[in-house]
Amino acid sequence: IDRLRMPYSERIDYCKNKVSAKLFKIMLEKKSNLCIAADVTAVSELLDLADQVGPHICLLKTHIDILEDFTPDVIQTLKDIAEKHNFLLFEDRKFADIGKTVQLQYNKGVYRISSWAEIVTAHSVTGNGLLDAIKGSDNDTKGVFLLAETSSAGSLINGAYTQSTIKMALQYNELVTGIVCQNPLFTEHPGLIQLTPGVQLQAGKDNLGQQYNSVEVVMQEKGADIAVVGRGITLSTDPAKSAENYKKLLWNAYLKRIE
Ligand code: BMP
Repeated sequence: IDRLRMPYSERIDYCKNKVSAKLFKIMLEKKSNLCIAADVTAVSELLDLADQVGPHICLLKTHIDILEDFTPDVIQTLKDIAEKHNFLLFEDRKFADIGKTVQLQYNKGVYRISSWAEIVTAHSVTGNGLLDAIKGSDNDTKGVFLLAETSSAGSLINGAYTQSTIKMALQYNELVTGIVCQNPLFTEHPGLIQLTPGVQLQAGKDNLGQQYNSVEVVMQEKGADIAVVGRGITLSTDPAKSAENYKKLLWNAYLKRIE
């Protein structure tokens, strides 16, 4: 089996996690494998952006704690926009503590992440307890993307750590939606989704270690199933148009891959 040559439609049957199956369906309905990184700091900007790019994305990835004027009612508005445009809410929390603390961070505090984010990210660094904590919450329609590589220069996440993270994902396949990584690490597991950040129209970097590959490279060489695009869209003069453009380029690159 080679995940990279298999259409998304066929991969649904291999999904052990309910959210990954749901996500594949949305991707197929909208012909979109684009996740926006909605990294803005004002609530109004976030809601505007979500509504504008909504038709073109399968996932809206948030860092909810960067909002300067967050109030709990923001969540309902976001949920409404997600429902209107048929995309999933994805909090990039990168949990990395002991299980008990993650349980509190996931369920409590002002953000109550478990009450709205269908998908979250987690590091594998502290071991299985963290995944048990997320799994243990009463809702069984949750998904986790585990970080097995990062897009930033000089990352210490590599080698044996990366391989062990894939093992952990397979061990927790009912909870794990997929892997955040930069390379095709698990081609023989079509039920897992590869999410790849560090994507812009052209390869490059920012001044804080972020590294970008082009759409074609991440989809055709690096094994991405979903590409995460932040500033490539958010800093453009017309985010809706830009998102539509990324969506088309990403989908065409996917179609070429499975040819
Ligand atoms: P941008 O396209 O503006 O560089 O944003 C990338 C987004 O993806 C950020 O929200 C960042 O937190 C996230 N991300 C990343 O860039 N690299 C990783 O390895 C993992 C991430 O979650």
